[in-house]
Amino acid sequence: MTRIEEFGWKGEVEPGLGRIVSAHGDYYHLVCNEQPSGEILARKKKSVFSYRKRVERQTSAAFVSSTRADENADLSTPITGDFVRFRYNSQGESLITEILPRFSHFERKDPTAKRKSQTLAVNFDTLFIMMSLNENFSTARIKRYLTLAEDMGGGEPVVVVTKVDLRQEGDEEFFEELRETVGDKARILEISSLTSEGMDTVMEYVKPGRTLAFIGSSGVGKSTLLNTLAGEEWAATQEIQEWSGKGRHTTTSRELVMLPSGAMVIDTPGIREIGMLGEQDEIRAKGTSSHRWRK
Ligand SMILES: Nc1nc2c(ncn2[C@@H]2O[C@H](COP(=O)(O)OP(=O)(O)O)[C@@H](O)[C@H]2O)c(=O)[nH]1
Ligand SMILES: [Mg+2]
Repeated sequence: MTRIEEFGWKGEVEPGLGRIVSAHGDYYHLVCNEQPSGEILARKKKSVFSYRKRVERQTSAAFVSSTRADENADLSTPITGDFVRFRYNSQGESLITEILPRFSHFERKDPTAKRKSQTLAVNFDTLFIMMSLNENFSTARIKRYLTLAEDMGGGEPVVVVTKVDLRQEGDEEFFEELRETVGDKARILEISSLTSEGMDTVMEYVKPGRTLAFIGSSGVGKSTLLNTLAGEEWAATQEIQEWSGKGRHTTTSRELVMLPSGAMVIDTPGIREIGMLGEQDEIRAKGTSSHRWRK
């Protein structure tokens, strides 16, 4: 199996195919079959993308009110998880020339529709919609995520309740409400990275060549779960980077991480709000007055 296939590519293998594992301004870190290292830094080809942007600008006014989320998505910007075509240059700058069709994509919509929707994750087999069992608990938010997930194309949504080691008396009521909200739209996992509770259910999705995307508010435990899955060695490098002041430990951008098991995780930065109209009114926050988790 070639490297690009190990990273989830299911189509025909040709030269110049890559998958974006991280983005750094105008530059993209790609994994690919091109040797010697099987990874390159590529820039997006300005002319192609700026042309597309121009066309979009000209047409957007006419169709913006009637488009669906995927049509409205920003296809001019490659993001982590994208499969792309690139023009290889062994001596100098390689250029991304095309974003290949996404088999799944999760968009955050702007409720006011003033801006285009924002693409949070692409090309995942499983979408972990994560929420922690503390002050972050909101069935209204989960409902909103699941509505957005209806437009994601492929991929399976899974609701993951994290930090269940913080379970308290009376929490069953919240789980009952959650089960009612979710219905048969998704499976619900209850996990703790601290005690490893429910980790066997997580492992059902951690399979070679498969991509998991983690979404959810900041602080729900996405990076901690990734650290747990990636193993101590990887977590240690992250801490060193934090030490060196680069602050990578607190996820500031999307990153695709290859796990020792051959599965991949796309960790997304925390989402403050995901385009939830009237979220503040709807939220039934759990235990806002008593902050139970202490480090
Ligand atoms: N009690 C408890 N705390 C957790 C668990 N997972 C993560 N945390 C804590 O929650 C905080 C936020 O975690 P982090 O992974 O950075 O969240 P992210 O913003 O979603 O990536 C950290 O202080 C973690 O130690 C868990 O399973 N149980
Ligand atoms: Mg994080």
